[in-house]
Amino acid sequence: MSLELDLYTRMARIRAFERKVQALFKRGTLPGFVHLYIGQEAVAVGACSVLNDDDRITSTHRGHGHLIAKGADVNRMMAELLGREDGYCKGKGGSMHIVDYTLGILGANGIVGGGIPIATGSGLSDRVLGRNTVTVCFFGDGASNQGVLLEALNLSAIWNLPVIYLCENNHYTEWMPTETITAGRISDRAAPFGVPGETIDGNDVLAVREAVAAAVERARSGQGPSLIEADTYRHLAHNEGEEAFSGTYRTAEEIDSWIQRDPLVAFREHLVSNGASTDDLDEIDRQEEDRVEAGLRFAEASSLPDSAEALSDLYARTEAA
Ligand SMILES: Cc1ncc(C[n+]2csc(CCOP(=O)(O)OP(=O)(O)O)c2C)c(N)n1
Ligand SMILES: [Mg+2]
Repeated sequence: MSLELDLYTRMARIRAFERKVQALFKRGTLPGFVHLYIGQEAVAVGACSVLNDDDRITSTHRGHGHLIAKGADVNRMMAELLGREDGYCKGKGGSMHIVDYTLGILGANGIVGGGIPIATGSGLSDRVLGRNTVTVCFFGDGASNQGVLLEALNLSAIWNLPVIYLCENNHYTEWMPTETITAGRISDRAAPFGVPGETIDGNDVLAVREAVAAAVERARSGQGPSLIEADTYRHLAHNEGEEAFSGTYRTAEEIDSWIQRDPLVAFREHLVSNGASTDDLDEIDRQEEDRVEAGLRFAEASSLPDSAEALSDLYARTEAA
């Protein structure tokens, strides 16, 4: 499959997964909170498309897209969301705790900004162990107001760490317009540390790929960290079910204007104008929907964890214990 069709396939997989999770939540069969990624697929897919299996990412509370883009198994993800024992955390973690070290996924994270120091530590481990891998740190515009970002940029800069800090600016921090709580441009926060910073179109998967490729290249060749701010938008709620308490905080016109710039539709148009057939793209959409449907069947066939296992895997055992 060509590189571009592979990018489209990953984006379609995320879209299909999120649509299915949304339907499950509406039906009341999904325990816990979910934050869906629809509208932001180009960021995760563009960024992860330039990483190798042994490169690492840190993710967020809105993490399904990052994990799928880095190669996570939708069966085990779906099982985790449904609290089943074949899930990534044996059903005990749910959406915001999915981890797969074998794929370099250092974890989704319910703590806003929580991935930033983890990614920085991951970069430090590359330096200490003399490895040539890199880490991409996904975080939101809301997380950019956590002090830890500035501490991380400082340490990464002085230690020349191979970390790409990738802010997905979807313009909202929960129900708050981010511009009302954020001074200046997020990408400008790199400059005082001598770190390259740029703002890019996060709805253009090829633009994301190009920017992250350049940052990865710099990181691998020992030139240290970068900060990239990807301009994007979430089409859906902050979390599914928010209408029960959030009130109205975005206009229909605003949401619509971003749906007009849907990253999947835009990329589809690009592919068709470069010779792809709509039938082939429809077939990819169908295959990814089938893949997610099979993931749901896998999850439903998996048992709920045994209550006797409630405390296992939760605590590290030390010598003294
Ligand atoms: C340390 C911390 N503070 C507050 C919260 C509650 N909270 C969850 S998501 C969120 C907004 C995050 O906004 P952003 O980083 O822009 O990510 P987005 O939801 O837009 O993807 C907040 C404040 C939290 N989970 N962790
Ligand atoms: Mg945000």
